[in-house]
Amino acid sequence: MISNAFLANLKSLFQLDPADARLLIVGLGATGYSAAQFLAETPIKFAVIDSRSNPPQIDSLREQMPDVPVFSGGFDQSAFEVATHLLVSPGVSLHEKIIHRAMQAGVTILSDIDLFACATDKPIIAITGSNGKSTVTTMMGDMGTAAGFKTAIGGNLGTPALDLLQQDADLYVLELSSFQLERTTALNAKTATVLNLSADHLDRHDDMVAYAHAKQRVFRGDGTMILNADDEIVMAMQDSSRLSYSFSIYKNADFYLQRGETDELMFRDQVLMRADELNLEGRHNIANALAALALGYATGLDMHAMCRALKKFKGLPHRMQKVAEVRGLRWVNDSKATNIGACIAALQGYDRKVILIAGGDGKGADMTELTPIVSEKTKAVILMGKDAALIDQALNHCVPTHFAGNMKEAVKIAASLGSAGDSVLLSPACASLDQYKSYVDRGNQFAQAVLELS
Ligand code: UMA
Ligand code: ADP
Repeated sequence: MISNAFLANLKSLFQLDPADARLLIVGLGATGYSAAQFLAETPIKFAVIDSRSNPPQIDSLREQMPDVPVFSGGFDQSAFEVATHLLVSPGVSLHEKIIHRAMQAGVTILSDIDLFACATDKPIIAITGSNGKSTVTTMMGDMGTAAGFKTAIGGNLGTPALDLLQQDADLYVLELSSFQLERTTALNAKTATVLNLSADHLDRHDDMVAYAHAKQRVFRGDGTMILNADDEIVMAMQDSSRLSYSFSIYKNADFYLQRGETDELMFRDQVLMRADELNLEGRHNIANALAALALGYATGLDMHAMCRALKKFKGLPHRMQKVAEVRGLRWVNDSKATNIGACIAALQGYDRKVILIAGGDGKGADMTELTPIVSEKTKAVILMGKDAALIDQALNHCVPTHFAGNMKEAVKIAASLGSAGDSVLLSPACASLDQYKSYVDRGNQFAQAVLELS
């Protein structure tokens, strides 16, 4: 599977020559494990380190690769001293002292996405943005398959990029996070997009500028750029020397939403499909569909096949998922709304009055950005989790707020406030880890509490 081109790419881009390189994989989660399995098939010498004493994959790694040195229970200085290259997992911050010191000493940083990009010459569609990545990546996968390509999807979505190589696909669709992109140099996607930008992960990135710069790296290389005409920060990334297509739900663009008696998805003057043929809640999902169509068109996928796939797409769980309708009160689970942008987009889609359940770990974002939309669309907000008080302060009594200790309590309060015609929306604008195992756990607890209620 390892070609000479792969080794030549590594040598020219990262001065990584198996004869003298020593690569250290930092972090033994999904990324680190996939990198170790991949590197074991190459002549590159490597070791693995994790700061946890018992990282999840340590036993399988030791069993499969007894000769590979594995360090755990801390970041041992000596392991870093002999390394010429560090492959740093996305969960490990580049601000980590020992990584920072290595960078200053001239050690080269790379990512699993770099290895992936060097190892394949098949087209890559690369998708990033603050919100909609998983939805668009999954849509794109269905579209690629419908258009007759053997399509593999992964990256931040779940399956590490390097594991996808085993599928020997004709087309790779990668969801990429800002953490993956900030340490990636070799990516040259055939088509790439930044779907949108709003504050997120500001506990890891220095500020919005640093976060946007990380996202912009998805456009490295010379592929086609897909740009959101409704997002000024994204539009500022346009490079006039490169081919690009725009999409918009508010204005004219290459791919846009035409408002009328029946709203239609358009490519220039061509009607592609009716908006009501999408089985998805929320206007932001029309933006996602337009982005996916633009990505597919620029990659050479058949438009009819893509529309066929879109009409069948049912959306992902925990993203604007209707849980129940009880006596005219509609309950919607948008637990994956782990930042302000997703919560704003969710509220924007409503005509009816909303009782919003929000809160958790705000990751350093400025919650006052929620105030205008909350006062326009909600009749009450129920707050929970670590940053409940902070959000309450930011909302500045624009609507009544209530506090709940857990999801059951939040659902009970919501039921007492809602009447027929209202919606109760769980769209927390925050990460879940302060109170739940994951956003999935949070969404499931919401659905369970609603079920018990009804
Ligand atoms: N580790 C350390 N020291 C640290 C931090 C982490 O040693 O200071 C170790 C941990 O002990 C652990 C390993 O690093 O053993 C974990 O690595 P990781 O956190 O990079 O996670 P992976 O399991 O490799 O999963 C990563 C992505 N995780 C993160 O970016 C945090 C997964 O995205 C992704 O699916 C996977 O690679 C495959 O590409 C998850 C995610 O939460 C879904 N992403 C964030 C998001 O979507 O908001 C960015
Ligand atoms: P990501 O992978 O970027 O987190 P998801 O598709 O998982 O994106 O959706 C995450 C959250 O963002 C959900 O709450 C969803 O309703 C919301 N969302 C999806 N697409 C968009 C969009 N284009 N703009 C704003 N919010 C969106």
